[in-house]
Amino acid sequence: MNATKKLSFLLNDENLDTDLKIIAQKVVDGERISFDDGVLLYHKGELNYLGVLANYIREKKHGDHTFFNRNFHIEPTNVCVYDCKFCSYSRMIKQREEGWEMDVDGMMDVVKKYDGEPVTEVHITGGVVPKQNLEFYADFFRQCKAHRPELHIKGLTPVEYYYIFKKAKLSHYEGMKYLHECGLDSMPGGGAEIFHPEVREKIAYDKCTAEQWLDIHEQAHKLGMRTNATMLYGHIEEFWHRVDHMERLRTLQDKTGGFQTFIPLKFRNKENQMSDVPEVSVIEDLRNYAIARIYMDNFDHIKAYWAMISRNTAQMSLAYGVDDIDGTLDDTTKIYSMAGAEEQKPAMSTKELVELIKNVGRHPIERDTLYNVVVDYKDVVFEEEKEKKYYALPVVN
Ligand code: V47
Ligand code: SF4
Repeated sequence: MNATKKLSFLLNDENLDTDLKIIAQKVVDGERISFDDGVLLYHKGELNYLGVLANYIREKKHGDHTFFNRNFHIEPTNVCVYDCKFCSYSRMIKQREEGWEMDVDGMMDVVKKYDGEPVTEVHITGGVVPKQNLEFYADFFRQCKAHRPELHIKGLTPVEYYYIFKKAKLSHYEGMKYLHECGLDSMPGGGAEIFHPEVREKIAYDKCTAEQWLDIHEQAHKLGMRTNATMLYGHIEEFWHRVDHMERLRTLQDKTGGFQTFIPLKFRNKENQMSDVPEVSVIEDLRNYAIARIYMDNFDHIKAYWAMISRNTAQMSLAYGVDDIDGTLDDTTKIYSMAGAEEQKPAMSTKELVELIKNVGRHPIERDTLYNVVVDYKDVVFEEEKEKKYYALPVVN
């Protein structure tokens, strides 16, 4: 049964709760759901119902297309001046000996490791330290662009930028403009956590506020840069905090249109100050992806970050509103393995990503950061003998 038939079947179900039927009708009519509808979905929406709605929207927007990219991460430091309670990754300044702090040459060595490899994006994320200031990143962005102009730099978050710009006495707009001119192309979605102060003050009390996070994205959008947004869910927040979070993003997106992708991030509880908080179930992960797809009507893409939720859940998420599963990664990120994710050495070859998507009946598309199609893998078979780990030569039948 196709997505439209499933939805009309649902609408004709006499046993379906009236409130849920009204929301389903809004989805059919392409009407935006309200804050209260969002909260209601979290409380009353069963997985099957949410999947039908989310998949209908996903297929209306993208059909079976499922996106991934070829990327690697640079984590310039895991030392951090902040003290987020959920973070398994950072070593505070006083525990510096357990951490690493790269210099610009060290970061360039990572970039140069990929010379000749068909990666399209470097994703930079990590802790916040005084030495890695405005001029440090300006220098790295310039050198990276001089070395490999076509490599897209998706770098840092408002957490780093707020700290760096304040020290440099620049407004958010001036700081973003300067770094954009130095080579920064776009911004990943990290640091958003949960915006509402009731939760934020408990889990991330000392870093940038929701308003500062949103303003830095707004300034980036004004400069024509595209950015992503995340939500760290499944810890001490209540359902309405998640809806409040998505509402703030949806409002800014109405204003700027600069967001590309919304990425719900599942809280993992290993070796952090919130290890006593249990992780939510896979059912809750899928419900959350689906509600995100239904609520975030002005976001083109919903991403499941496979390195965090495992390959199996990433596959399942494609039936619950998700159309993007991030990239090859090449074992260059430690944020999730340190927090207890199943993937202890996250790396997938292009072939593995393509097979993972095809195995659940979807159509794999390699994209660049801005969702331009790099390779359409629908009818591509891999020439096994020519395949190297990160360079799979596609051969069209
Ligand atoms: O902001 C930290 C999260 C984020 C934990 O934009 C944790 O394409 C779960 O934002 N359990 C950084 N999550 C990663 C990020 C990201 C990842 C992939 C793609 C993109 C993109 C962005 O990681 C942090 C924080 O929310 N995080 N610790 C933890 N214990
Ligand atoms: Fe620092 Fe980011 Fe960890 Fe918070 S989540 S402590 S800002 S590295």
